[in-house]
Amino acid sequence: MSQVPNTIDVVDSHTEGEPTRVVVSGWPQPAGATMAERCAELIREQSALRRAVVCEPRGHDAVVGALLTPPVEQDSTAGVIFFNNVGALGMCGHGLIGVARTLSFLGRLDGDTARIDTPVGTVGFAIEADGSITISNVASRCHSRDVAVDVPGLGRVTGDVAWGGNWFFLTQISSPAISFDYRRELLSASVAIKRALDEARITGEGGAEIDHVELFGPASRDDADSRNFVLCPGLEYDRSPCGTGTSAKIAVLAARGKLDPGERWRQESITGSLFTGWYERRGDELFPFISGRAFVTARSSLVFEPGDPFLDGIGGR
Ligand code: PYC
Repeated sequence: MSQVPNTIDVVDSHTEGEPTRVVVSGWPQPAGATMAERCAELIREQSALRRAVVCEPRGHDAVVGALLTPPVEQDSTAGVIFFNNVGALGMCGHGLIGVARTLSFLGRLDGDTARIDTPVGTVGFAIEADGSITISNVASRCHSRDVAVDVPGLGRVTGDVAWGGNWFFLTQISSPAISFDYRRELLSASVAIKRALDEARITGEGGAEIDHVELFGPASRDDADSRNFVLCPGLEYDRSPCGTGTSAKIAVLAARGKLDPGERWRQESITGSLFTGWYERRGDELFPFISGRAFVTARSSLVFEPGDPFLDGIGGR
């Protein structure tokens, strides 16, 4: 070993319950002219570092890491690569809100808005007067509707496949109830759906893996339209309503004629937190906006002592 330096400085936050760990210094920049190339390099060459930062014993499986890079587009402030216990995410909505809150907390923002480059396109954020943060996401779309898959233990499940910066299978279920009390059962059900999708070779465009499963049920809050449970690729669930998942939901609602441009969709999470989403059309494309809050929880140096057998984390891949 080891690719892992002695210390890495991070700022931790949560966005509507879901953790983000922004790397502030100590991580050697991955090479590449585009964000997709840098992301591929991070996956290929820096997986020990990735696991060291997000996995136990310094993190846990639900943490999403964010590595800031120089921008690749002229009008952008920075680039970001989001990563987790098993790899990288194309985009991450809660993570971008966490990055915005962290940059503001560190006094690193020139104004209240910024454009940020990701491996799947340039996104943006605005810090609102009340402290909430609105992100503008990459173009999102419903890929296929009413896709049926046979799931052991659940029977035939029908849902939609959509892109919101990551690939999602979105379905309504009545049992287990979408309730925090049933989070373990919901995790098992969504993992079973994910496995059945893989076995049936149901994919996104061009054979892309569907690596998020989003289950919907009735809202428990008066100010929400629906409540969700989102399975993430590292087999953890999103504590927030999931920014890319809410974008995918908006794309499906729009495709079904159930949400007009500008109309609000209020998505409650399994923990009871809320994102408000809407979209605008530019030509044939649909661009979602997601609004939520993030709070800084820690500013620290992760320490990697020589001889520590868990320098590059426990678990993950
Ligand atoms: O907010 O887009 C999101 C997200 C993806 C995985 C975890 N959170």
